Amino acid sequence: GDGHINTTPKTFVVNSPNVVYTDEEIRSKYTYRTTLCTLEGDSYVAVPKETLYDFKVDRKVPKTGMMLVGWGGNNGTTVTAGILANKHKYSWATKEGTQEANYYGSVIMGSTIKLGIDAKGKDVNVPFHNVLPMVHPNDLVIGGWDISGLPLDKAMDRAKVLQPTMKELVREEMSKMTPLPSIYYPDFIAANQENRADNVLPGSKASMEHVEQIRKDIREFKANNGLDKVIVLWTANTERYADLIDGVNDTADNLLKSIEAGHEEVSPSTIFSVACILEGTPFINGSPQNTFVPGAIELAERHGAFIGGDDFKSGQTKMKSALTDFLINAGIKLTSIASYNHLGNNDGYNLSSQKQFRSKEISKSNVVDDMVAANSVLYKEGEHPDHTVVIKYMPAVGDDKRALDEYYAEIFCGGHQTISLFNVCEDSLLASPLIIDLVIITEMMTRIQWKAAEAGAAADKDFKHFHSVLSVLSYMLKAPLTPPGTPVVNALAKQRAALTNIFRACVGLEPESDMTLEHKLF
Ligand code: NAI
Ligand code: DG6
Repeated sequence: GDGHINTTPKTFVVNSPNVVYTDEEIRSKYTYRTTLCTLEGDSYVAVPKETLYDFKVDRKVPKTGMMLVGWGGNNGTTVTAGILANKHKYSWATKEGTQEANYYGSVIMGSTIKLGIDAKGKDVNVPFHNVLPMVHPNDLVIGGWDISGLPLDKAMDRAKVLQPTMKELVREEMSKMTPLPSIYYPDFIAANQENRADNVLPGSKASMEHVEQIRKDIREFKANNGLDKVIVLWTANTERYADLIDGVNDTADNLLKSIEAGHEEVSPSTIFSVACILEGTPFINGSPQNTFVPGAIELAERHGAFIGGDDFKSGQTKMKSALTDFLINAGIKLTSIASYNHLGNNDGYNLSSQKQFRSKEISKSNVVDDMVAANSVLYKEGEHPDHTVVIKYMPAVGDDKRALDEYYAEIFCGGHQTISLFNVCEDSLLASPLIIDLVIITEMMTRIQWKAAEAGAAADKDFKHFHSVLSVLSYMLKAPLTPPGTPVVNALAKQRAALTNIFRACVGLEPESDMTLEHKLF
């Protein structure tokens, strides 16, 4: 470093009558303030509403395992190498100089939140990671499955993402990591993936044996590594959509029956989700396909198991959910978005097949709906900006995806604004920190319980976990899954605010209002 030591404190305790710390728990009382709007005649009546909640957070940070489906892919190998490099505090030579391992791109590990202000009114910020007692990514034990049996050192070479000097540091450790055999139903991913499928479980359609094998793999991984908890995340190839068929995947019972019967519309990712739900292991889907058919969601609710998805929001879509929010909230009428991508990694190869591209097209397209719908000044009922998404496979550029976007908008009195973006970066270096965030936040959510507050003896009763569908993960996901019947929020700033404010509530802190009234009195 440059010799400068940053001595700013990075941790805190809350001193409030509403917050109690014990060795085991943090307990808080939190007043949730909303506004209830009712239509009277042709106008709304807005009534401030308060609900008092009790939160409790289990302070014991568990020994946690992260099992990746698609471990031998670009994301799987990159996130593994990155965690090992951080854990061992490796640094390596690059043409720009020495590079130290870091967690840039992770909201949890790389960003701060405003805790409050000091006596002089100056902002006090703390690392996001320290808001609650979260798992540190360096402590994650990593494992997983892949239909390709290549050990991770060779798989990392195949991915062509990391610097050779970095790879040499992690090579030996990675060579001891080999993916478990996985479920391969060829019809769900592109035919061009067949050559790498050399590590597959017997059987090419849904079966309870597959569900049981995945459950056994999780249990063994947990036992062999002395883990308290495992989180499973799908970062395998994008599958085609499964057809939604009444009687097949519409309810939990029908889905289980269809698996028993070997129905051809049950995808490998749905089998993984069912295995995890039955095992009580949280399962996150980082790809765009409809893994969580209605029957899978119902099954998760029935078992109180956590699920989250869909599709990592890494580059183009993250920009889109920030830029669209900015334009529309600035009162500028966005009229079209044209998004082109070309990339040359295996993800791009798989997506060169129409059915798999279609899954991605859907997840990349519905990402501005809430922002448009919220602005009835600019948009009439049902009106929507034109939006097109193109992805092309271009082997030469490898993992260094190019994303070109044109935003076209109507400004004051008939003028037009055209914004062109050209975004180049290693796709897997954007996705890897999202995998870390998704796993750490999901694990944290398993240790939070809450309920509407009651006085006296009833106060301890009926704490509940969050709903099975973890919509709080939406900042990292293109097509956020939400509890059935609840709204989807795509606007990036709102997604971050939901995450930070829920975590703040757990330690009895108000949402950050950004009013800074202390600086505004005349
Ligand atoms: P990749 O193609 O390099 O890796 C996927 C891995 O999954 C491969 O090693 C493949 O052998 C394996 N696989 C396929 N089917 C499997 C199954 N049934 N069970 C176990 N393993 C299986 O792709 P990459 O770049 O790592 O991306 C992974 C997924 O994440 C893709 O679906 C991609 O669309 C999605 N994604 C990636 C983003 C990024 O920025 N890299 C962002 C958003 C989503
Ligand atoms: C090309 O679009 C391939 C995709 O897998 C993307 O790289 C990935 O979905 C990331 O998407 P975005 O829109 O968040 O950059």
